Amino acid sequence: IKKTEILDEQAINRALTRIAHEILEKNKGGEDLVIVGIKTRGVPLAKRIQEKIKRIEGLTLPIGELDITLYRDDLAKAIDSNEPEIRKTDLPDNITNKKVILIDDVLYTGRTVRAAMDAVMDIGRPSQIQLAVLVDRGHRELPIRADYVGKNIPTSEKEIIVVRLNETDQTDLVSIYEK
Ligand code: 3GP
Ligand code: 5GP
Ligand code: MG
Repeated sequence: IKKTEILDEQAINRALTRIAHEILEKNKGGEDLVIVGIKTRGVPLAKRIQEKIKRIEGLTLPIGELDITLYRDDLAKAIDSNEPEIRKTDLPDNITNKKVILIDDVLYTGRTVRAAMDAVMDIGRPSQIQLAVLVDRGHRELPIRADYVGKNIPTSEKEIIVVRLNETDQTDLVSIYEK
């Protein structure tokens, strides 16, 4: 059951533009940055942020992707009883001494991000790992926070955030649904 539309196309675009500026501000430019999108919708978000940074700074950051999925496809219960598993890794060659910026659509328990950090640290030793998410819906189960947040949306455990992006869903929209 759909409840509320939270971000429309323009709001998503503005949030990503702000995040691109914040990334450049916090890191004093784009030197030594590598951006990594997490599975389905983190990947188009990562590409959009890469594009914005290119427009702002004239710098094309290396980009990679991680496919991290839960074992079980029952999403309602998956978070409670299953650990995310790394399926596919396509990271830039040398991330040692680089600052890796992970990008995902929704931050929830933090377990996906933990798995992503494992995957990154398996292939090199980044000087830093930072995290950008379009939506932080709360309910963390690990001491993980995002450095860049499009929008904080406090949710109940029964609600889910539906993220639709042009690249995957032919429309840009973030809304809250009741499970
Ligand atoms: P994503 O691959 O773009 O992140 O997990 C498959 C999809 O289901 C995810 O898309 C995510 O948007 C959506 N989804 C909605 N609610 C949940 C949830 O509670 N857990 C997970 N893992 N995905 C969810
Ligand atoms: P976590 O591992 O932090 O519990 O969940 C993060 C991952 O699960 C993200 O990749 C995100 O896509 C997905 N996820 C968790 N909750 C939601 C939600 O309410 N909506 C959407 N769209 N994805 C979610
Ligand atoms: Mg996701």
